[in-house]
Amino acid sequence: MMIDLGLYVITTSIPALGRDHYDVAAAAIEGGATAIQLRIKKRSMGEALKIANAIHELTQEAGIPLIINDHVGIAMASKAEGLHIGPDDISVPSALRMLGSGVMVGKSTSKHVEAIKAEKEGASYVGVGPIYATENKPGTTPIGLQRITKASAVVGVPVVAIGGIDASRVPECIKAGADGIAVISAVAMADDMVAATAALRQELDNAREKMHGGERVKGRR
Ligand code: TZP
Ligand code: MG
Repeated sequence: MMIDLGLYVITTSIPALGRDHYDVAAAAIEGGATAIQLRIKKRSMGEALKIANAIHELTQEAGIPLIINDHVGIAMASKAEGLHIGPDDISVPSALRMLGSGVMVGKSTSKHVEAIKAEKEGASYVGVGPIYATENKPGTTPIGLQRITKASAVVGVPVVAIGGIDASRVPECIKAGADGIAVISAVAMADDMVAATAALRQELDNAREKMHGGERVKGRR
């Protein structure tokens, strides 16, 4: 499977819009997402696993990775390609011991020292954010574009920018050194989720072309 963390769409459930994780993932895949993260916070493990399995069928068909947020058990049971963890979750080494080295483990960071530590521990990529203000990570302060540049200078693994990113902000994130961008609301809250994903993908492709020309993009293998 080709791994490209360039347009990393994170699922959510928005009952008011009649959208659940599966709907967001399906639309994101149709619009050109290169990776999907299942980010389930308030469901039973049984229900979360059912959703993970259903989305995994879609991502496998599309040939893109599924990454499970927080829950190592769901990552194992669904045979997802990756697990994403933050500072309050299981550690990277413990996750790798449970999942085996064939599974990607990504780590959320906000400072470059955390990114260096995550890479040393075996993380396959680091998330850096929130870059801009976001309602999807309450209680956090935006850290700004410079942190992307700093992180990408000190780690060899792909750096994925997250937090308040929409299509208009994709170019500056890539220019700052991000190998990919991760979004929740730019897709999940859009009137047309497929079109919104396609617009993000277009910005990503254009920005990458400008930055790297035909060269290899980190995080795409
Ligand atoms: N981690 C850092 S910022 C963030 C997470 C999960 C929220 C991203 O959501 P949005 O809607 O793309 O700002
Ligand atoms: Mg977490």
